[in-house]
Amino acid sequence: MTHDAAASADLLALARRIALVAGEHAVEERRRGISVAATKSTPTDIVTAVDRDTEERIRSMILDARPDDGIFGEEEDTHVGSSGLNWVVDPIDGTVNLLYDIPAWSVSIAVVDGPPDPAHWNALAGVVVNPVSGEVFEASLGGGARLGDRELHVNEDVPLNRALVATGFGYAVERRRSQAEVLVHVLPRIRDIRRIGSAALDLGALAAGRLDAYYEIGLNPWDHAAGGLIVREAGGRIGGLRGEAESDRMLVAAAPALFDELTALLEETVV
Ligand code: LIP
Repeated sequence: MTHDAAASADLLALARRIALVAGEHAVEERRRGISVAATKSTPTDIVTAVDRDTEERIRSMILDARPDDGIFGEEEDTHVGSSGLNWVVDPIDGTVNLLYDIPAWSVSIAVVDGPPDPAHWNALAGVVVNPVSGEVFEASLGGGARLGDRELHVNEDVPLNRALVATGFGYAVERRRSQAEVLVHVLPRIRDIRRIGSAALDLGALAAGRLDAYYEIGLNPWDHAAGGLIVREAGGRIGGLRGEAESDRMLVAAAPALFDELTALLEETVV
């Protein structure tokens, strides 16, 4: 299916409205108190009732507006559609920050043409809302990237040894050990590291010039579907190592020249 910029802009307007409504409810639920509803891959990989309620609310609003679309979300089973479009949803990205009331969590919603697989999707629209700060990072294919009404562009001409780089860590002990070993290799070669705790906000910050690069091993498609389009529309490059697409094996994002430097450094230590 081909999509023109106007169609993508319409999808973005709907995704933005849904993310803002869902975010307002999530803030209100957080105010009333929060607890861990369950754990997933490990005892620290948590899900709260806010995660589940928010995804349920998002799914309902999507299907009310576009009943033939598919939905691929973090907390519920895939909803198979017939339109060829899939909504890739992380209802609360940065769940641990939500639990600890650290104001760095987001509602991340993307619309892609094709399967919910970054190696094969064509992202059309993406929005990342920080419901606490009210910041709205967004992009549509061919429509540019914005933070509110500010056009975004990644930082250009930043050499690796002056780069402020964000990353994150998974929940499984062995994965955390290997991620720490990669960090030991990277940290002496860059300006500094930031660990925000939400991939979607990391990618929004990169597009806004608040970071120079971001990499992470172990992300799911819903973590980066929206933020990846926002980075691309802000002039950044996003992908994996050795020419691969971004995946759970590796996601790297930066301006093109720094992307090449950072992937070369990571390829020295990541097999
Ligand atoms: C989070 C990611 C973050 C990663 C965290 C966690 P969640 O997603 O956005 O980049 O470092 O470990 O996976 O689990 O809060 O949706």
